[in-house]
Amino acid sequence: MSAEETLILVKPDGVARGLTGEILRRVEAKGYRITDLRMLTASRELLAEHYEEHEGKPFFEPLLEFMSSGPVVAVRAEGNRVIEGFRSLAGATDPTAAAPGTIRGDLGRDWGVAVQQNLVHGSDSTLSAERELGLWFA
Ligand code: IDP
Ligand code: MG
Repeated sequence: MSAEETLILVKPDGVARGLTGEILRRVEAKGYRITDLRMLTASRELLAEHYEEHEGKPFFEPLLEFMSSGPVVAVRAEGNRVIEGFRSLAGATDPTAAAPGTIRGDLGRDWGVAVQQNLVHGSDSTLSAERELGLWFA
């Protein structure tokens, strides 16, 4: 049986702040395996598909703008329960509330802008992981 896989994104704020290495270090230190990786500036089309569940929400446009504002690092990671495990490493969506010890809690903050810049994305289910890996590693 092959191990579970997830999509991790180091968002444009993480790349711009030079935190890619620190974030991937935490993923590897936890014991997950990085099996593919690419850096790209995502198109609006890709991001609209990636975030389709959020279409119509007030932060949708700012989110697409932010996510296409610079390069991101897309990572394919694997390991048993990696989806749940990476979400736990990442911490809560709101970086102010995210627990210390998590990526967002240790490295993120509120910048007073329309969308939370919270450093990372991680798939939230096996279904989204499969769908998102297909989008980013087509
Ligand atoms: P997640 O990244 O923790 O899974 P989602 O609810 O899927 O959070 O939201 C996607 C992204 O949209 C978040 O990571 C964050 O950047 C942004 N976001 C979500 N909710 C809000 C909000 O209420 N205000 C501002 N930005 C938000
Ligand atoms: Mg999400």
